[in-house]
Amino acid sequence: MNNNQFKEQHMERKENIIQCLVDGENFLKKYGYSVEAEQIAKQRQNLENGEFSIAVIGEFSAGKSTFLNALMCERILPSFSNETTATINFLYHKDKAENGESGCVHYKDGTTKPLETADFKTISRYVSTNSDSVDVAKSVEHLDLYLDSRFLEGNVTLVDTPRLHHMK
Ligand SMILES: Nc1nc2c(ncn2[C@@H]2O[C@H](COP(=O)(O)OP(=O)(O)O)[C@@H](O)[C@H]2O)c(=O)[nH]1
Ligand SMILES: [Mg+2]
Repeated sequence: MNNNQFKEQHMERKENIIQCLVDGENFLKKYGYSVEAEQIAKQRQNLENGEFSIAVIGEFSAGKSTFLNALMCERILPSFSNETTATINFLYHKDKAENGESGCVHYKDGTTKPLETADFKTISRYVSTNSDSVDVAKSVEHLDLYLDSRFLEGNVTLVDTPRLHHMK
């Protein structure tokens, strides 16, 4: 099966599930269970608006960041043998950036900082454990990056993770 066929299959299954939920809502409404119908409607809306996240998971130095760089056709995520990705990096399609920013740093204290450029050098400062400018592992919660890639179309989010125990 090629990429488009997988996507079609996914969309078709999603449509089927949405239709089942709509039927369920109507059934519940018909018999006066409006609160329950509302709960199902909420689930359905979440599914309709939902993102499709694909996390790349593996041990330290397995090649996760290298793989995502290859997929994006751009060396954007630091990938080294002697240091590791310290933060989770979310890769979104560039159209999702609210103000046309290239990325956004989310700090653990809840503050955020938009990034004008999301090139290798800028990103390295926030992502890598070798960074001298910021104590990444301590201060950065995660990074959002807005990239131009067809693999990010259709609400797909790719996630570059550090080691498993860092995942929430
Ligand atoms: N030989 C080989 N080396 C790779 C491959 N993918 C990544 N590497 C190397 O493995 C090291 C770790 O890669 P990285 O992407 O940082 O791993 P991560 O910690 O899983 O993100 C780097 O030095 C890469 O150049 C591959 O397919 N083949
Ligand atoms: Mg990595």
